[in-house]
Amino acid sequence: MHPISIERVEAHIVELPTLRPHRLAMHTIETQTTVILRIRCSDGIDGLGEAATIGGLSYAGESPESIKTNIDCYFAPLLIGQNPYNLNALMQRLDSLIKGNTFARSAVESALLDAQGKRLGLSVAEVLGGPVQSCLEVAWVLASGDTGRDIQEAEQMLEARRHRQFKVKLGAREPTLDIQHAVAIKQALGSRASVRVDINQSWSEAVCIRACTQLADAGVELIEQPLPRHLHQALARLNRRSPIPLMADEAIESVADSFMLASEAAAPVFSLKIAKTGGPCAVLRAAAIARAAGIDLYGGTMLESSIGTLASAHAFTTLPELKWGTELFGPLLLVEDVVLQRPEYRDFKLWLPSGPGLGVEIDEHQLTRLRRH
Ligand code: MUC
Ligand code: MG
Repeated sequence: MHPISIERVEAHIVELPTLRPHRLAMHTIETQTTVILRIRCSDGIDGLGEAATIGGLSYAGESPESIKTNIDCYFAPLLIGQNPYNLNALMQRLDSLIKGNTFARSAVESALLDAQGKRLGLSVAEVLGGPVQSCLEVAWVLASGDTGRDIQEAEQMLEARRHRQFKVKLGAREPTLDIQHAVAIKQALGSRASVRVDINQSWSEAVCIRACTQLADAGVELIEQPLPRHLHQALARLNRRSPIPLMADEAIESVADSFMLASEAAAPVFSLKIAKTGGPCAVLRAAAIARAAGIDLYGGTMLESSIGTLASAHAFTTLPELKWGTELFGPLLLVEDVVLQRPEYRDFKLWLPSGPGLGVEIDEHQLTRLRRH
């Protein structure tokens, strides 16, 4: 028996309302459903992790319910009784017996890193080798669905020095209306802000041929996942003719996918998400592949609350460069949270807390109140 062992693994589904309806091509979020994971060790240390999905199963192959079930039934029995010190051995044990399920895996890897950091008195970024940035630029996502309201929201963010990079969600309407919407936002904000768009796989290559040029002419800087995720060759073709870069998001569902996309030269920018690749260590493996292939990086989100956002942030601060910044704005969109102190956002950036591990503690009252019973 090891001197320290994992004693309990608790996965809680929580419901967190959003500031306003967040309209994406495939779903409108009014309440974000996320899984909060707590791994309890025999030395009294708890590790926290999180896995959120967008619109149940509408974004990828895992739902909050499947994440909880698979953690309870498959991950937990492989973790309980094991030594939490050796993260590599533990993750290898899971990988040998569990395929896929990167969202659930990400929550587990985050919680093990948090526990390790708390045990050693180091931040998760330090456990990962050390941060090279103390803060991260954070974009705001304009997704009210209304052009006037999106412009007003962006103006407020600029005024408050909260955000100067904006991602506009497209794909729910006719492409012509979508393009008018994004162009109007860019025209209103001008050179005061960087505007990018996310199509969430809703356009065809034929639509994109004209749309990329129209968006580029208006000053939009980046187009995220315009095509269905599996169309790598079409994405590569489109990239060759688009005046502005295309970014792969849903196309990357694992570290292996990032290798495949890089080898196919399918996109010059990758959106990194801990959930898509299987945790903070795994996302850095995807980042290393991208960097070796000369691909620019962006720090993406699955709209996690503070725990998952900080797990991503700690990993991202260890990267020498995130050329396109991040969109770690989940805790700002969600009205409620389950931690005692939420992360600090100021001067267009997210500032990492200084405490050990992720730097956050659970608010037990909030967890009980917001948990799905
Ligand atoms: C996505 O596709 O990038 C991230 C921000 C947001 O509003 O939606 C997500 C998912
Ligand atoms: Mg996206």
